[in-house]
Amino acid sequence: MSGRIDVLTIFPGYLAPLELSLVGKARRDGLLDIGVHDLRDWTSDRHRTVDDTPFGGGAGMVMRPDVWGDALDGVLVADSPSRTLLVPTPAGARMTQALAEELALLVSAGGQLVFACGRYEGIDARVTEHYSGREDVTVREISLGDYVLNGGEVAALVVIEAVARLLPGVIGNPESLVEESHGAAGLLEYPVYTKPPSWRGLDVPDVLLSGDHGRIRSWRRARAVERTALRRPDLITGQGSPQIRLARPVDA
Ligand code: 6GU
Repeated sequence: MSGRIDVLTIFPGYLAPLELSLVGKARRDGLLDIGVHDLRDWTSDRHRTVDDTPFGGGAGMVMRPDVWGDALDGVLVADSPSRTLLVPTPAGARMTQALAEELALLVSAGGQLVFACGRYEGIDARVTEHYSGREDVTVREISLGDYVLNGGEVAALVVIEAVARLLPGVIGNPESLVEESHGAAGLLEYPVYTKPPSWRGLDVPDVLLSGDHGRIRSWRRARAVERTALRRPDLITGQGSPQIRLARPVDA
């Protein structure tokens, strides 16, 4: 029982990459249903207007709540086991692997994710206020990080890819999900190597050619801890990312 993902945008073409690679194959294999919808289909004026000037003044335009309300009401599936409205915005809570896992669980249980991709200065605040007050919908405003994109479309692509690869059957060998960065260990992934064993004067670490799986496991663990301490100390101390906690202590 797999659920569905819908994306509302004024640039449906931005979501074309969802036909490629792993997500495209998951759709063709019937593992995931994705609908991309043009927000302007829910306008009623000749110019298909989706925005207007901000009350209170200021630069830029704001997306109209009436158009968004009609579009969301049209796309939300009443008889789905759950409906999650995802609103990409730099003012949202940071996207994490934990949230990707949560969303993948909802979709694999038949739930619906709806992405509301805003442009310009954003969507009239009453839209999230309205749907937050509805008990049939959960609203999550999410940010990819501390920088500004032109709209939510690229963020929706990112979140959909992070979620889709966690759905049962999408990745051929689910073992590959176990040891990756931001996985169960709460560490960055160790460095990986393949043939040839020597390249431009750089040799693959001897331990990886030793066949001693115990030594290989502890070498990889040590490199993962070392890398995480150097590049992302916040993942170890919890500073700045209260949602991430190590599954095991890092004394290795
Ligand atoms: Cl989710 N949306 C936009 N527009 N900008 C962002 C972002 C999202 N995350 C970081 N910057």
